[in-house]
Amino acid sequence: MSDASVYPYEENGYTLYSTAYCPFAQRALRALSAAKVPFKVVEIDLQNKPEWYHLVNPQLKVPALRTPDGTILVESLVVSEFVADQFPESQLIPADAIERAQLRLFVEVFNSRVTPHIFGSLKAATEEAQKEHVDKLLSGLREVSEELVKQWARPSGKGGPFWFGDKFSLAEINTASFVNLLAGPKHYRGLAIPETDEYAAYHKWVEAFSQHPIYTDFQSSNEAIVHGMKKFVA
Ligand SMILES: N[C@@H](CCC(=O)N[C@@H](CS)C(=O)NCC(=O)O)C(=O)O
Repeated sequence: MSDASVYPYEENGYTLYSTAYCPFAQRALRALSAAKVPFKVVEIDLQNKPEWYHLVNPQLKVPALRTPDGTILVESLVVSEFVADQFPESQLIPADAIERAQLRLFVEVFNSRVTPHIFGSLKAATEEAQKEHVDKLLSGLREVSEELVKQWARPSGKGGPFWFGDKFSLAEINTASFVNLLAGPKHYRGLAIPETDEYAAYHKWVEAFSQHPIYTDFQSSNEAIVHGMKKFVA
């Protein structure tokens, strides 16, 4: 594009600036698809970013969402929450404020106890540090499992198998791409998630969402993840 003030977007529609293998972008892709919002994808090559991309996101990160009125939203959790709020009929989040808070807490538990140790385990240089991250990953996944057991006993959990009962919701949209990334520590650091009662709810949940089209449509293959994560391996 020659004019430096111009960038591509869909007139009167939603435009998502995205990179296919990015786990953050996958949150936005899944939220828009689950809400059945028509949107145009502009694929951003992170190795060779278009010169206009700073006009969309000065941080130069994906995802970014341009709304029909020209507002640009960045940060994947902000984008997915916006979609859930803007399209309440899609029921990506419960209507009740307490239940919404419980969903957000589940996402927070996953993102604070599991996600940092995915990359942490790969980047750690010593065997001892790697083992520490793998142990923390396992305790984080145990906590996720406990949260699911608690949630499924609540009226909104309806016994599972998704966080929100029989609905693929924002709980999966905001976490599933990082479950997908566990292929990295499994391959490089020997992570093995036990098939014990402590992890039973976690396994049931993963089994359920892994078959859902909103997950499979944007899933990265284990081979692609292992290849893409190689650069993080100490
Ligand atoms: N906190 C951001 C993180 C987004 C992020 O880090 N995206 C990566 C790609 S997966 C990116 O755009 N990195 C910029 C780069 O590689 O130059 C979010 O949740 O949206």
